[in-house]
Amino acid sequence: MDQAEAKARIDALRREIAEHDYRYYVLDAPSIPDAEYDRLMRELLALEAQFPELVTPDSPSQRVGGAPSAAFAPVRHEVPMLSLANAFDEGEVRDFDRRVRELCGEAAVDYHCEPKFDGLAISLRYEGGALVQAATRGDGSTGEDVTANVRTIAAIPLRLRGEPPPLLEVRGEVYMPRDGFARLNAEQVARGEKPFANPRNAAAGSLRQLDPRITAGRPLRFYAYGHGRVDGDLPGRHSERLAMLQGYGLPVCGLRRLVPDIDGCLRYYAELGRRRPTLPYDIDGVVYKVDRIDLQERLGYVSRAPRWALAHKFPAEEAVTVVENIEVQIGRTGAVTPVARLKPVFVGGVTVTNATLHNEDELRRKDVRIGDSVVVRRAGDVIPEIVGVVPERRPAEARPFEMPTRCPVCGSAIVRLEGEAVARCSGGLYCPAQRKATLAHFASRRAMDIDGLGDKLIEQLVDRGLVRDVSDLYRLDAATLAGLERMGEKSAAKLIAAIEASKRTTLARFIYALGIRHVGEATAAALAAHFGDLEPLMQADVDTLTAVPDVGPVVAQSIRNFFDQPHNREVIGRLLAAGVRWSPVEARTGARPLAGKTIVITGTFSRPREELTAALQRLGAKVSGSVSKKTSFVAVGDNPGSKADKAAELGIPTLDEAALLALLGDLPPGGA
Ligand code: JCF
Repeated sequence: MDQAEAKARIDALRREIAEHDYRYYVLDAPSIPDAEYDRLMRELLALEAQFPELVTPDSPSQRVGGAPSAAFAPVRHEVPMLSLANAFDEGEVRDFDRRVRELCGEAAVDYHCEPKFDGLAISLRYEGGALVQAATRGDGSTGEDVTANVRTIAAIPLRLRGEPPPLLEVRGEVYMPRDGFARLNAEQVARGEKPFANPRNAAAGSLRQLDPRITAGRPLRFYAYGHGRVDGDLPGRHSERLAMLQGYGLPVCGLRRLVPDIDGCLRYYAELGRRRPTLPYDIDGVVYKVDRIDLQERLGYVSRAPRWALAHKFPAEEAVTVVENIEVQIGRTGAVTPVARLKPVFVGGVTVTNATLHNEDELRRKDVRIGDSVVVRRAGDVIPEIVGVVPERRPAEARPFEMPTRCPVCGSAIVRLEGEAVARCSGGLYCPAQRKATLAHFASRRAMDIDGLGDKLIEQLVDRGLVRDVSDLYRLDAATLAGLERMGEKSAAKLIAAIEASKRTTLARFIYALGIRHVGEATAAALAAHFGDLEPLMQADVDTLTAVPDVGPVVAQSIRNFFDQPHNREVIGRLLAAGVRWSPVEARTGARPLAGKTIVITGTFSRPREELTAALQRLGAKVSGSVSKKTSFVAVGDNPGSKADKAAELGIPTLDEAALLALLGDLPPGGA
């Protein structure tokens, strides 16, 4: 390719890339996949590397350029960057409107409404359509030159579209969308660096990097909301000016709207307040502006704020208060959550007295101590959380919190298994905090299979004090049940029969029903097959447990912790005393003709998959979910999946249903 051809191709690529940027950032309607965009960019980079003399500063390849600087030079704003007067309630908004109409001598004025972005204000200077300078707001008169950093923000065009005026200063907000913020913070934590408190701080910190390569990696975006100096004609309305900026390729918020009076503004405020939690970026209010520029000029300014604009703020989502105590809460599944008791504070529109600290690691990372002043955040309807400590305000007597070793509700040991973030109460069968969840699991179809004992009923039984742990189920009588809501005599009798029937179960179901953390159906079946009875399982030490197929050290520890709790053992004793029992299982000493074999099941059989799995495990087989070289054979039913293909590919023998059943011999009814 000669230079002329290269130049033509480079120009075409730049035009195409700029067009896709425009479609993506301004129209919010991308027309090509990211991968195709990346391909265009790579082609451009390759050509520019081959013909460096064709590189120009407004090429999309030149967003990151220049070496890190030592400081940001001051920039004087020819037209000052204004601030906005604030209103916090409807009364203040109506006062604003009354003043506006009085001074304008109008009965009603059109207002332009838009979200108020929680980012930072910047001014972009375009000369001859090219971005030549970007500056922060600073004190409104003098800001800092952040051109090199701003050039890395892909939403900001390096060259404007159409026929812009020879000089155009664009004003707007740089912000970080919530998803990008979450990603950035996850990366910060993974690198062992401090996460940012909120997207605003993250955006500000990113724009103040001395090395633009760091800014380039930050997910910053931009919305234009006005202009500074413009050499050229402008339309007579604010809304039209924003449309004009959009035409030049600048992103303008799609949520802006023109309303005919202040009631329209208030409706817009209410609507945006509802949408606030689900917007992809943080906003801290809405901005109303008198739309007609001639009226704006008549209204003028007071100090640094225009009389023609108003920021109507949402209730703050963050506030500072004091941690009076730290306690733990035990969740339905035993999860231990540290919770800060706070000096009451008004935040996010409500008075908050508690905030979650999520888990122990989070608490340590934030180093929250009793007596600390903390930033509390309540966004939308989410649970209030502690963002961080205000270190300057830590009193000398601030006390670090010690995680308790005993459950405050039931006294059982609190354990944190290796590799888990959450500590848990190990008194699952007994702990009142876990009652309802434990009962629901115990009664579920694949556990004790108590038909008719649903969540609503469990709710009533526990709330009325009729059932405290699972063994109490076996002491219920029909008369008691018939007295409950939505229970007749007939359904009460049916439930009693179902409870009675559940007493005859299998060891695997019983183990599963105990709700031991990490002991699902398959592990329960493996434990039943291995130990043959409950007593040896309850006695087994961690090493013995680890010898069971599919039981690793974490699961073994979890089982051990569970049976170590005297309360759990008491409940099990009561269950057995009530008559819960199972048919003897082939114990380890029994015939295990399939010991050492690994079997995979695929497709549908005339008997349930879990029944076949349990039967195979009883005979000593390991049942695996995926086919590999180690698979001994694959049982193939109707409509088999890719596992059958894989078996054929690896030359692994297969069994059809008849062959499988022959191998298993007679299955007892009810399976597992
Ligand atoms: O979104 C904003 N943070 C925002 C700030 C929007 C506006 O329309 C603004 C602003 C600051 C000053 N308008 C002015 C005049």
